[in-house]
Amino acid sequence: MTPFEKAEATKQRALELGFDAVGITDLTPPPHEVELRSWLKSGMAGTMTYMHRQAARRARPAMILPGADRAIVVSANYFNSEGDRPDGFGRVAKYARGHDYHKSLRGPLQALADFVRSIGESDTVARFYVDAGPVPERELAQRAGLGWIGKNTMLISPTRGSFTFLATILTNLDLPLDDPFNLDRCGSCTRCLEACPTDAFPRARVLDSRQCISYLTIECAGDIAPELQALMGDWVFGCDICQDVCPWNSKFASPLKGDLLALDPSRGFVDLAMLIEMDDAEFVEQFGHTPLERPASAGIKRNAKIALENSQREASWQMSQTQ
Ligand code: B12
Ligand code: SF4
Ligand code: SF4
Repeated sequence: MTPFEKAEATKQRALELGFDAVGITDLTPPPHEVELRSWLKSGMAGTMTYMHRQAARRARPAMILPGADRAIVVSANYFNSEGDRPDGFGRVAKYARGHDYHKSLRGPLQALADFVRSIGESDTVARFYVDAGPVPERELAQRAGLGWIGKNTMLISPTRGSFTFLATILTNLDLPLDDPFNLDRCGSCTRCLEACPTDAFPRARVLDSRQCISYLTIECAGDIAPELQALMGDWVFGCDICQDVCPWNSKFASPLKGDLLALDPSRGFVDLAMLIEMDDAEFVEQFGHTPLERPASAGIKRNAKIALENSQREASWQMSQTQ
């Protein structure tokens, strides 16, 4: 096979496995090391100390897997929509409504890595990464032609929007590169920046994690500042607001097809009282296979109490308006 035929066969295999887009780029340093360093220096990673530890490799992805000089970047659509939130229920981000994607994608990614090895010489290396390790996934995806990095920092596809997971196979297989997606299709729009309830964007394409509901509900252990709690609304895990308001999602996000991710939109709302009262064993039984396992029972209970207080405050404010 020629390198071109190998690339075509790899892309074909990725689509057969259920990924909705695939592109190929190299592992030369992405152009935004300065932005990464200044983000870290100003403390915007909060308690995510791994972001500091991985910075050198994130800025120089060729260091991640010795010998590898190509990234095959794939995306997996996870869009799903919920109805109206019932009273007393909290909200779970779209990506977390069911099986943990790190586990769901493992099989298909391993199959793709095996395929890459099978079409290469005996010394071909191919290893998959999904949201783990220091891979600068959005920058590689942009360079592999999958979309542009929006003002909300998400990788946005011009045909699918941004409700997509990204994953990469790093390899030394000799593959031709795809053209980068060099257009900025955000234009003069600033909807995401204005819609963020906690004002987490100091400027376009910079997100201060310490202010972000996704970070606060998933990554942050311990107490959350009261002034932020009041702004967290009904979110018990993650946050989708800066994507929900994006016109590229309103226009192009379409419900996921197939069973690649095994998500269940009915898990978009969870009973807050039930969460608060649940013991650890019940939590593991109901949520042990989902991303909610990351903050564990204690973190989810903390989030549920905040969401309950916020919804009670909202309800009494609405009552006062009708009297
Ligand atoms: C740390 C992290 C977080 C943190 C910090 C988020 C952030 N914006 O950095 C927190 C916990 C807040 C978070 C939240 C979410 N995350 Co997250 N997260 C990551 C992780 C592990 C690293 C991201 C990172 O490198 N941050 C460091 C900062 C400095 O990078 P950055 O903001 O991306 O900016 C870079 C570029 O934008 C570029 N840049 C800067 N300026 C400019 C200017 C221009 C013009 C250009 C082109 C580029 C550019 O330079 C920066 C340095 O590389 C990645 C997985 C991975 N391995 O990459 C997932 C990842 C980014 N997360 C993901 C998801 C799904 C989410 C959530 C939607 C989950 C949710 N619903 O709650 C939210 C979205 C919040 C948001 N608007 O980003 C997906 C995003 C998929 C996509 N389509 O983009 C990823 C890729 C995981 C995955 N494998 O699918 N996340
Ligand atoms: S995920 Fe939510 S809190 Fe975080 S930046 Fe987007 S809108 Fe703001
Ligand atoms: S809401 Fe507007 S500015 Fe924000 S990412 Fe979408 S198009 Fe870009």
